[in-house]
Amino acid sequence: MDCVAKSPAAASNGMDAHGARWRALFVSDVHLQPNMLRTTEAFLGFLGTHARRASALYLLGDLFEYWAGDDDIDSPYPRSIVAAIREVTDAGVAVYWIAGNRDFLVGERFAAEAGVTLLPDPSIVSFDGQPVILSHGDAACTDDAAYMQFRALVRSPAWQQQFLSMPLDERKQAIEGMRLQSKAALRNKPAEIMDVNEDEIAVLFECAQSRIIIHGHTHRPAGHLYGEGESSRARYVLPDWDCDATPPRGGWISIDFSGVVRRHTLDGSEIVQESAR
Ligand SMILES: [Mn+2]
Repeated sequence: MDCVAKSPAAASNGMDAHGARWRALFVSDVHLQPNMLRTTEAFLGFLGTHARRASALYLLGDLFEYWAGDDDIDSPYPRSIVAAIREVTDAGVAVYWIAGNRDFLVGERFAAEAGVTLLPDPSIVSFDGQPVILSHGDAACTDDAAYMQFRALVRSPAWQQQFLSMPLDERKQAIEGMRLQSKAALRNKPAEIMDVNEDEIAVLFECAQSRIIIHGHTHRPAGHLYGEGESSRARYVLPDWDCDATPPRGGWISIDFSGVVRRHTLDGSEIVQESAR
């Protein structure tokens, strides 16, 4: 595996103008889609409140249930989400984007209109001197060989160019077909291959010379601590969002200006994480 490049996106904003409470917030796997009204409302609520109290917001993948291409921005639902993100960036919050396995077709037009900066997966971002690895998480799920093969295909420029040359409606239909196939495949997959591979995570820590990783994708929100003292490391996993579930699911992770990491749930509860420092 190649070592990850340091992201240039580390501009520290400690004395920022809008009086931020959080150094950065992280969110992923909201799986936004027009028929998920409650989830959409909750996410828009998050953007309108918590996100504005952050110096930076990192969208770490699968914000959308699917993304058929940036020309879909002209449809009402994507347009409303892009506008809501734009309001956050216009309010002075730096917003960054790492693609997920569902919305990797987000491109330059989305970035320009939403005002977000696209980052590679993984990225290392330094928060006040503390390097943190940010990733969606699917690339570390190497035990799922079939998925890794699919990922390599759809992330290739040739496949994407060919796919994006199809009319939008056809792309949406094709994605619908892929989603059905993936749901069927999921039923036959053992749960353990759907999690990140710990060896991959160890390699990432090593390559990045970092002791903290934040990722989503697995829908297994947690704070995993490895080792003790000087060699301790932490892997924080974001939750997915579903406000139609009982109880509603969703939440985000924060880093404050002292480097303290917290996991937050939609109901307002906070877990202060022991961090690897
Ligand atoms: Mn995902």
